[in-house]
Amino acid sequence: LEELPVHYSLGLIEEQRLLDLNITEIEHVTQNIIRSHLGTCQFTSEELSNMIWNVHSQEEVCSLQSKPCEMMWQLCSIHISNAIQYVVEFAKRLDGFMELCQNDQIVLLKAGCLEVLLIRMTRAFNPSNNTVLFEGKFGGIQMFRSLGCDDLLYAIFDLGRTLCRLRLSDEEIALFTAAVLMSPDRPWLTESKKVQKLQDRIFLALQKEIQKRHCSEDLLTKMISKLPLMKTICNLHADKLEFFRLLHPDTAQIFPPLYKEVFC
Ligand code: MHQ
Repeated sequence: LEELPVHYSLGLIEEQRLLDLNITEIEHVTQNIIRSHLGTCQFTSEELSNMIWNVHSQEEVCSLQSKPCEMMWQLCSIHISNAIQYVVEFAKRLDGFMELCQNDQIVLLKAGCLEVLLIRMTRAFNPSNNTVLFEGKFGGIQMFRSLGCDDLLYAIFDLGRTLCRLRLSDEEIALFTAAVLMSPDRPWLTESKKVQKLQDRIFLALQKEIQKRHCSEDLLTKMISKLPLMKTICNLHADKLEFFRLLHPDTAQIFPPLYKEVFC
């Protein structure tokens, strides 16, 4: 080592410092996102695992099924808009998000919040009996019969099952939802380069997180491969909502303001 030219060893040190810097930077991104997720995920994993066998009784399912279509739509939209509020808070806590212009913040949230919700649903989904958390207890697809959107619900439950099969950790869900939110290809973005840079860092962090736990490297590929199904669900939801509004033109009052703002 003593024989090495001075500038060479200094170069090595420089390089090592640079490497450490990048590692701590990605570590920072990871920590920020995980903290943001845990602070805004509505239910802790522990709370959810305590609730998972708390299933709606037959009577409770029947009472949901006998609700008029409009009332069930309203109930679902209330729960969805409540959950969206947490997604908005999640976005606001992500490094870089509040530095984007207001237009882009709104574009990203409008385009991404349902996808984030669908990924978050994995935490509140029990694949062993195909139930999801709704109104404080778990229940199957039949709870939603009166909505008249069977194909939409089948697609949502199908996604729930496939995402659960990936057995994602809270850390992976945090990073995956952040990456989906920071999609640079959303229409009407004005600074998509900025968003691209933020998403690049998040995917790097996600890759690192996956390497920590898994031997197989294709988990990221599998996660990304679910995005088209999510897009399909978002489009189906938009179609069903449009149809519902055609049948019930007096719906301005029944949906919560946030739901209207995002989807109408
Ligand atoms: C979140 C908590 C949460 C809250 C609401 C659009 C429509 C007419 C019907 C849950 C969809 C019906 C949603 C309420 C149904 C699939 C919706 C209604 C994770 C997600 C979760 C559990 C939502 C999952 C999807 C639900 C059940 O932290």
